[in-house]
Order: sequence, then structure tokens, then C-alpha cells
Amino acid sequence: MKLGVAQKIIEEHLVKGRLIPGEEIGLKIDQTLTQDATGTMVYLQFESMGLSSVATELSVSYVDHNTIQDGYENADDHQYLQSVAAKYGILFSRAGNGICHQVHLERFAAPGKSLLGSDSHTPTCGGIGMLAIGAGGIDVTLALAGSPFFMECPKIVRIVLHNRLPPFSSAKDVILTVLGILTTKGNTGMVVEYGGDGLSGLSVPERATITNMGAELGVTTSIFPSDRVTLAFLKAQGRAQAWREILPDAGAQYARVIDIDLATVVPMVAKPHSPDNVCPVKDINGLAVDQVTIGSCTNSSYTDLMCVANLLTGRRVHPRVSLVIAPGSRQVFRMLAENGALAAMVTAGARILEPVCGFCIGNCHAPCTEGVSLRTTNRNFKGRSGTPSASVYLVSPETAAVAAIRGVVTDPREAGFDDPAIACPAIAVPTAFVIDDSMVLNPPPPAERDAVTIVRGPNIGTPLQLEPLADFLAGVVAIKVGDKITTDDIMPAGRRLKYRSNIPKYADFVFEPIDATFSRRCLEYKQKGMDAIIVGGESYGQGSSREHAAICPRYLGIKAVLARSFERIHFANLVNYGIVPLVLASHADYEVLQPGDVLEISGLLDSVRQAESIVVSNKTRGMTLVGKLNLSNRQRDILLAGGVLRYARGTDDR
Ligand code: MIC
Ligand code: SF4
Repeated sequence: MKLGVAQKIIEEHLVKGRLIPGEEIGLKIDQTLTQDATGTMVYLQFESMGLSSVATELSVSYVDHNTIQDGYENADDHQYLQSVAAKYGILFSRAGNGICHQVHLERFAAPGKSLLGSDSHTPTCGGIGMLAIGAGGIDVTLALAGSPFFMECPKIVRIVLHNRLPPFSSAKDVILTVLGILTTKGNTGMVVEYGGDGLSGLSVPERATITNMGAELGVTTSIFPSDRVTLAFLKAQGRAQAWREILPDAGAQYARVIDIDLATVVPMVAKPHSPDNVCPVKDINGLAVDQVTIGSCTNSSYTDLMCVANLLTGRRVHPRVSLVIAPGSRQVFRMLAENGALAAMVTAGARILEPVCGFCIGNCHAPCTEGVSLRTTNRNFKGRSGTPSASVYLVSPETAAVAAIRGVVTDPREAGFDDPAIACPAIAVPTAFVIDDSMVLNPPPPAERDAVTIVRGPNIGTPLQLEPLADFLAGVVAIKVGDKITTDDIMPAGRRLKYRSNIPKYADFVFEPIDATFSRRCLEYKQKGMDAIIVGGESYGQGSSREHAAICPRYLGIKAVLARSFERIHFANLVNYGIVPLVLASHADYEVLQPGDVLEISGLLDSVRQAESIVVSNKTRGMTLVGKLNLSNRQRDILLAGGVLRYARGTDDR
């Protein structure tokens, strides 16, 4: 059988199931990555499994999200993560070493390997020809323990890139163009594989920008072949030995083929409040800008920031604009410092942030009230920046830098900066990066790990204890939400992020951006002995992988979510935490359901065991509706067991 790149790597890692799209498959996981905001739960759960060491080839615990430290909480998390990494044989990338995806791409990613990360942008490493998948934390816990990762065998969509990008059009504009075609919904169960003659002109960092923001499509991952360009990057990172060539077979079959002529890609922007709300930058030329932020795992590579530095050299940031730049890694930061680019940025008036997620997750640098913020990040969901009234526009580094100088949105081709050599595609990847892994701590040898004490400050809580599924569910519709509800809507990050290790406290903020009384209401139902239910529209649970969007609702007593459709990672997280996800069979059923309705489901055990759908009776309206159980057999067993940890432990008191 002729195979594409993704299928080749899937086949090599297949431990359960067959290479047939739609079937559930189990994959061997070679590498894992975690970041601090999801990592504490991953490792607390790993500890509860009673194993002495991780079973993966390589696992890295990064600290990059929660570095604000406006209290003891983040620092407690960092200490816990450092000690737990030493105890179980995990590499620990200290705060300040960089954003997990950027550092992993530079120092650990390898073509042909599989990577599971507790962060939705894990597919960044698909840029190097790796099968890199984002998942909920508990799935990463299980991978650390040596279990396969289960997912739907994907359909492969091939995007054929032709020709070369013109000056001032960049990789970001390519992925924004793709988002305009495929949008953020309806793409679950798909992998995007890039090919075509255009690949030879796209460096690994550019490819990684494209695979990174592929997360916004809602696909399982995105991947590039591993070719001579990949080898050049690995050589420059001193890691040529990690290279192997992985090209698609001629005649490989794809579910869909999309052609994009890179020569026609123009500077693009995603307007508020969705990454697929795209249009050419020139359509919003002249819009006054208050803030520009450059960085995040999408656009913080050396080449990206060199392009920004070149544009800023000899120019000044417009007086209205606050320009913030966060390098993606310590490697990038140091190289910019050593070659003078950092000085050019500072001279121009940029504010420099340490190499962390920072503004991307709304952790700092929130825009002003009703501010216009141009960002090189990947998500512009309403309120994610930390300012609910702000309008966030997603753009390339070129477009961002030009706007910072001009004070208004300007198509970079029309900015009058007439030297096309300063545009990103013209900046070459260095032949030798500065290599210094001293902020990645190696665990002690196995014999010495017994002596390691895990440090638990007061911020370190305990994992949620669940019970097996009950046969009868009576619950109140605690909230009804619309389409494209993101996990940022369900479980806000930003200033609430520091409570990630403390479930009861973090649960106070479930649905805070939409309805701040949700949590209190659920606790009242709980006190009355009633369960609660969420009703959602299309594409429920878009965006981040944060399993807290399932854990905290479950803590509040949510037992089922009825939605028109679900996004992949969130659907898995709901199942993993024993919340029944039911797909509403018709839009009319969605329309009828209202907050406060009391719903009853009986015979839940039998239905979850084998049925395709289940009847839900709406006691308040005296009618019934049908909820579809789109579950694999394994997911059915997980729900019956009361969550994936109980299932994995074989805790069977059903
Ligand atoms: C994000 O970009 O939303 C995050 C923060 O990186 C999340 C992970 C998290 O919520 O901790 C993600 O993308 O998965
Ligand atoms: Fe960090 Fe933003 Fe990337 Fe998430 S999307 S990993 S918050 S930089």
C-alpha cells in the first residue's frame, strides 16, 4: 500500500487497530512533553499510579506558562515539577529556557518519532516530520506509564504548496489562508499533510508556524515530510544524527487534496474573535493600533525575530503603540542578544519579555479597554488577552512590526520599507545555532532517585477522585451556550491560571467569562443532591487541551454535556473524567433545551455499554430527545469505570 508521511509514522507506531480511517487505533508514544499549567495534574496522576519511572524514550517537563509569580502558587508548582521530574526520570526545562514547543523543536524533536503533549500546540513539531499530537493531561500520564495513545485513525488531507512566498508574505499568512479554507470547525479526525515543490523554500521554523496553528483547525495534527531542509535545521542544531528522510510514496491516497500557490499568498489577518475570521491585511489598512505583541509558540523563532529586528532597526515604535516582544527560547534570546538585534529592538522602543507564553495566554500585557491589539499568536478568542472589550487581530511578524512603527494596520508590502530583503522569507536559518542546554536539568541516575523528595507547597492539591457511572442521571441544565465555545470560555486562564494545581479553587471560575454565577449555581444543585448538565452548540470545546475544562465541571457535579458537536481533545477529556458527552441529534432539540430544564436519563449503563443513542427525557417540557453516543468501545469502558484512571488501574467495582 502506498502511504503518505503521516500514515508511515502511524503504521510504525501502531500497537492496536488498523490503518483504516475512522477506526480507533492505539499508538506507541516515544516522547512526551508537558508544560507547567497542565503538568502538575499530569504528574500528580502519575504519582497515583505507583510506578517508579517513566517508560518513554524521552519526556520533558517545561515551565513556560505560569511565570508571573504574583504569589507563592506558581513558584510552588515549579518546585513540585522540578522534584517530580528528578524522581521519575524526566528532563526538566526551567522557567526562562523557553516555550515548550519552540524548545522541543530546537532540541528534542526527531523525524519519524511520536510525541504526545499536554498542550494543544504540540503539533508544532510536525514541522520537523514528527507525529506530534496534543492531548489532555491524563492521556499524557498514561503515555508516561507506557500505555499507547488511543485516537481515531485519521483521514489525511494533503495540502500541496506550489512555488515560493513573495516578500512580506510569510508562513503565518499561509496558515491563515488555510484557516480561511478549512475553518476551525468540522475537521476532527483529520491530519493535514503538506507537500509540493513549495516545501523547498520553507524552513523548519516556517513549517513549524504552519503546523503550530494547524491546532486551530481542530485537526489531530499537521505534518511536513522530513527532507534536506529538515536535515539542514537539525545539523544547525548539532543534531544531524536525529534525521531520517520521510517522504510520501508516489501514488499515496488522500481523502482530499488542496492546492495553494505560495506566490499568490498575501499578508493575512484573523479578525476578532476567531482564528478563522480571516481577510487580507489590506482590507483593514488604517485601523489604529494600541498594542502589538510579537512572540508565542507560533512566531518566536530566530528567523521571525530577526525579521522584526531588521524592520525596527533605525525606526521607532509609534507613540500610541505598546510593542512587546517575547523570544521563543533562551537560544533565540541569546542569539538576538549576541548579534545586536536585541539592541535594535530596545532602541526602537520595544518592551522585552522573558521567553514564555506570557501575553499569549492572557497572563500579562493585557490591552487597554476596547484596545486594538495586533498579535503574532494563534488565538484571538474574546477575552483571552485579559481584556474582555479588546479586539485582537492575529498577524505575521512582518505585519506586526510594521504596525508597531506606523501606529496603524498597514499591509507590509505598502509600508514603503522598500527593501524586500528584510522580509521574513529572506532571513536565512543560521548554519549553526548557539547550543546551551544548561537550563534543561537531567534527572539523577535511577539508583539515586529514591533519595529525591517531592516538594509539595500549599498550592499542590490532589487529583479528583471519581466513582463509577450511575445507571440513572437526573440533572438540571446549568447553562446553555452557543457554537464554537472554547475551553478558554469554559475554564479561563490568565489571572486564574495560578490555581491549576488546586481544583476546588479553580472550579470557582468555570464559565466565568460567560456566566460568573455558574459555579455557585452548580454547587447549590450539588448540595440539593442534584446533578448538573451543560448544553452546547457546534464544535463545543475548541482550542486549548486543558483538561481542567472537564475536571472542574466534574468537580462541580456536571455529569453530562449535550452538544451539537464536540472538538477532539475536549471530547476525550470529558470521557476521561467520567462526563457523558451526548451529541444532540437535531438542531430542534438544541433549540428546545433551556437553562433550568430538568433532564432524566435511565438505563445509562446498558446504553453506554452498547447503544448508539440514548433517550433523554425533559421533565420540565414533557418531551424527549435523542442523544448520540459517538464512543469507541474503549471510551464506553472508561465511562463505565468512572474515568480513565480508574479504567487504567482496573478499579472495577461496577
Ligand atoms: C493555550 O494556548 O491555550 C494553552 C494555555 O497553551 C493550552 C494549555 C493550557 O491551558 O494549559 C493549550 O493550548 O492546550
Ligand atoms: Fe503558550 Fe500561547 Fe503557545 Fe499556548 S499558544 S503554548 S499559551 S505560547
